[in-house]
Amino acid sequence: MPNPLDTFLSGSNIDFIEGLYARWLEDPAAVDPSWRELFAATSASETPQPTNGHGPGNGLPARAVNGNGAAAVAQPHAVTRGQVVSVGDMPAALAAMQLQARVDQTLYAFRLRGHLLAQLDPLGRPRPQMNHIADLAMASDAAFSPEELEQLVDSSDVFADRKRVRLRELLARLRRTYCGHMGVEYMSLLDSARRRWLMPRMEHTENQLDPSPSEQRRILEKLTYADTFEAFIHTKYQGAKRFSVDGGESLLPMLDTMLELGGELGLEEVVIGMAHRGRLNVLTNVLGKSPDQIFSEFNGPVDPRKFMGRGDVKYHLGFSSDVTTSTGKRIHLSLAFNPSHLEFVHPVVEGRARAKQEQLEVRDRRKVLPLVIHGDAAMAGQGVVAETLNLSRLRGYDTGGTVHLVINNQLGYTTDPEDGRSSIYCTAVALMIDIPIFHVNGDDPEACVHAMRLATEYRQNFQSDVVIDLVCFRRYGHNEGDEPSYTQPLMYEAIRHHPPVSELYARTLAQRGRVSAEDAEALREQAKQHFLRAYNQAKETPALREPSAYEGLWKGYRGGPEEGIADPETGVPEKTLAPLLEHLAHVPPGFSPLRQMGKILERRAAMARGEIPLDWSAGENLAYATLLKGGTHVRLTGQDTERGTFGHRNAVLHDVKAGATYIPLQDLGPGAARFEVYNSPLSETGCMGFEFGYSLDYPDALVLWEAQFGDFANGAQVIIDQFIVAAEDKWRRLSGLTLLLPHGYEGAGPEHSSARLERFLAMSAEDNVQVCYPTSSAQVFHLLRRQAVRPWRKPLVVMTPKSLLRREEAGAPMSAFTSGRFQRLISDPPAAGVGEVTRLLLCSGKVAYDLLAARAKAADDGVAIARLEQLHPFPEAQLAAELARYPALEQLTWVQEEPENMGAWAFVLPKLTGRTSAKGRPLPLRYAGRAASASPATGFQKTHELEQVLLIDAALSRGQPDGR
Ligand SMILES: Cc1ncc(C[n+]2csc(CCOP(=O)(O)OP(=O)(O)O)c2C)c(N)n1
Ligand SMILES: [Mg+2]
Repeated sequence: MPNPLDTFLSGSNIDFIEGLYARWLEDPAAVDPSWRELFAATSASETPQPTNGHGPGNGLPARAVNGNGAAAVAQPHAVTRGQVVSVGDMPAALAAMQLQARVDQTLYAFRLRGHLLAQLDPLGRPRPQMNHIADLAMASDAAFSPEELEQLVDSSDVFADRKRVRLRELLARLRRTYCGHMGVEYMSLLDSARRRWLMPRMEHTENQLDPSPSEQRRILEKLTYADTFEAFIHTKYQGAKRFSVDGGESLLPMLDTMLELGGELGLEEVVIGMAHRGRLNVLTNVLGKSPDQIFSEFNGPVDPRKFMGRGDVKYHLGFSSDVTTSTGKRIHLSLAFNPSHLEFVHPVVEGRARAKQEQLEVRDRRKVLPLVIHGDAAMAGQGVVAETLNLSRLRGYDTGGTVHLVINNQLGYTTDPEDGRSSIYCTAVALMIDIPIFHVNGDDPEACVHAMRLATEYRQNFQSDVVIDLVCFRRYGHNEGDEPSYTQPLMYEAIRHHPPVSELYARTLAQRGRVSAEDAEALREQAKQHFLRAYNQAKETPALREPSAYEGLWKGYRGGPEEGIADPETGVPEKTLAPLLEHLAHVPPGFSPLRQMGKILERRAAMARGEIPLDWSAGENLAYATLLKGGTHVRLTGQDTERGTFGHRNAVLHDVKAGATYIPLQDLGPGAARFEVYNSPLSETGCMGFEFGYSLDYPDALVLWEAQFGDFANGAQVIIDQFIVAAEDKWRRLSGLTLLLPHGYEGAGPEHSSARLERFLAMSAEDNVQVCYPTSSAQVFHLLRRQAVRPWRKPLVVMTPKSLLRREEAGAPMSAFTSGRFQRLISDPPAAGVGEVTRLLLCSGKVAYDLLAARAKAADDGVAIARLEQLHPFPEAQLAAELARYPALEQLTWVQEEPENMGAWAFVLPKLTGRTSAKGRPLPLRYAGRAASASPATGFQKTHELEQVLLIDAALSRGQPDGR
């Protein structure tokens, strides 16, 4: 056994005390008066407490204690410096001090490491041996002699009412507190106020609930409804996937507690994210979704044609409702829709909660709580958890703390924890944000409720995240049709004999004389009847209801097809526009921007005076400024977004002397809406998920997420695929989220060229997203304004420029901003007019400027150029008009910078094939662009330039159509 004193007493402390004592012997005035008093008092006392040879087993030389128990009255006498103090010199006080020091150390060990000894597994399987952890040895009575155990020691406030207690009693309390059915990781919290807040709440209660009979009855009721619901579906829908909560039923009384207590502590709204496990149970037993609706979802639609290609499985569906607590507090609950992709709903829930908080009249984040329910395997395995935790304390993302609850059934599908993580706990990742983690045995519902009380109070008090690891088991296979004994035979043998927690708890309550067995049975019968009634009702009147997209905040907004949605003017009168741009060109008096910044601002002022065209920066910033003035909240985030990766935006100005910042868009005068701009952490999935969530609950806002380079957006592919492009189709949820994705071939290499336009286009259907590639400052102005001004809410994917940010042709005169709208197609006939045009080059994006330059150089009046500024929804009418414009048209060429297997080519090919001219002549289609390639771009600038020249040449050449 490791020596418990190794870590503490045999170190500097004992040396210190002995040193002090020796000094005092030499010269009492040499030590602090408090020590002097102590040493004098004890040296005058008769007998030091005999601690006998049993001692602390500490391996210290016998000098530390009086080995033979003989009276050893220390006589102050002269000792020269460096002389060893003899055994007989050690007074009783010193022995007592040493004992206290060991006790303190033990106390610390319990608080720090007691969780490793806690009994967390309802199946009672032994925990992995932790003998190598030295502190644990201390948490044992064997570390003290029987005599020591009877001594009165200082309890360090472990007891509320007594300062000094018998050591035996102290150890027993510590063991019950820290090594019972709850283990707590909290001693690493940096803020001692938080540790001290938790300590008495845990130690004075021995981490046990002190429930009233009615509270106990309520817990039993929640447990009973939980398993009765599962049993009911089990018998009525044999073999159906329901991902039952069985084995983890304590979840239900825990959530009940969170709402009950939360309601008292100012909670008004909870946004819940959770996976498959227990979801149906939570829907009915917490959110109050009528069981007949759930049963109807099991039955499916009466007319399957209505749902062709859309809808989602029942255990992904969201729901919202108002619940009323027992004291009459109303709490709004929303369970987020979510995909199968585990944990990806986490950032979405955070974004939703933040959006709700931002819309409160008085911002108090305690009113809205994000609750995320994790699986053990998913929490440990999925990186999005870490990305999202990392957002929790950032000013742009703070939600006042999230309650995390892990349904830790000690399995992930068929995979054991040993193969699923390198950490002891599945919650280890959460330690990174300095929060407490409670591990609790799911078979002790009172301990579970106690943990939830602590967690809820902690969150409301400190506005911090908090984690509860509900250690339970999974009664059946991963789903109910899955046989778990193939892979976990021993575990499932134990589970087979293990009664449900409602039964165990009913027994306990009967033994304690709190709820009789008959009462418990009556509760069960009541639950059965409840579900049976709902079942019969569902059979009679199938109630499969479609979620509506247009309720609450969403009233007045539209989704669905674009057809019928007006395309309003988005121009802004010059008298409004010019002063706004003028405002953006100035800093407050006394503010000193960098000299170069001053020049940029001067140029802006010249734009405002109409002296030079407005560049991209002006167009984009003016879109925000005009929207803000009109009352639209704008939120813009991304990596280095405040300045803009390519330095064009400069939304936040820095004072070079004082270091202060100035955000012109936040200084637009009274009545302007809020402008939020944040540099995000280096995360795509977490951050994009957050913004998607934000957009779900803030339809009035323009919410934009910007990629550093568009290439990195695929780090958030799950958010794009599972949420952004499909949420409306699967869940009828609308979002106006805008993605700004820098894209374009400029020789910057394979990872700084492509936002993967082709992927967005491949996922475009049924008007699910807008994919645009604007090429001028006026176009981006109108596009961003259109996104907010129209009541149509659709995600908008924008290929944004890099070199075009400063290219002169991409600027536009003030007049282009004062009227008009976003042009889906920009037509560039040759100087000579439309008559001679035989070839039409169709393209999208910045390559248009290369084509224009090449045509001018070649002075070829047979060539017209047209830019598709919007690719989806496809501008069919505009294209048809364009083709009709050129009476002599003979062929079409699609030109793109991207390789043939990328870009828009595959998307436009079927749309451009089989076209005819105005005269009915078939129009063959050619392709001019880079050859198909595995990687998006070359890494060599010169190769890039060569490729670019060749593709422009090919586009303008009169070469034969390639037969496509
Ligand atoms: C990202 C992701 N990868 C794989 C899966 C497939 N899958 C579904 S459930 C599951 C096991 C999840 O285990 P855990 O998180 O412990 O939850 P439990 O089912 O045990 O409640 C897996 C691997 C998934 N849904 N999502
Ligand atoms: Mg699991």
